[in-house]
Amino acid sequence: MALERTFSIIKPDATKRNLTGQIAAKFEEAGLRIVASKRIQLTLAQAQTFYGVHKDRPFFDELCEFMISEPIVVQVLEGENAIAKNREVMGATNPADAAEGTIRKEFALSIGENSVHGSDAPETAAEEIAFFFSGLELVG
Ligand code: RTP
Ligand code: MG
Repeated sequence: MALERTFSIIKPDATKRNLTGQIAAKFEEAGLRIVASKRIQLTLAQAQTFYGVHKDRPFFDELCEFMISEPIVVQVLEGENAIAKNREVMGATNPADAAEGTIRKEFALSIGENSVHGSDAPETAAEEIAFFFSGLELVG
């Protein structure tokens, strides 16, 4: 099966609590290779663009404010079935619904402050990777 790439964010609640390494280890343990990684702090405009698909949802403003509140770590993960595998490792959006052993079960604080983002489909993965990384920064 061909290798696939997905886009991941370690969110502000997790960077703030020094969980970057523990979360990255979960990806690697699941067989996902971190082929790009950088720590950045989003501007409000960047957060609003990235989450544009949610702009009419009631949680949009709160989500964007949260995403700019601390630095984040953006990464590209590569592996077989990387998109689905990453979402499995992340667990359900709401930590109360997340399975044992998942990142959100172990680390998330709430449905909003839920420690990680992961792309949900090949098209969004490609868009999200291109939003944050140039081809030169992806080293497989
Ligand atoms: P993500 O996009 O971050 O990987 O998470 P997801 O697919 O599991 O969740 P999605 O429905 O795409 O929502 C994006 C992010 O918005 C925040 N959220 N807050 N307060 C709320 O009810 C609520 N619902 C969603 C979460 O941070 C979620 O990850
Ligand atoms: Mg989503």
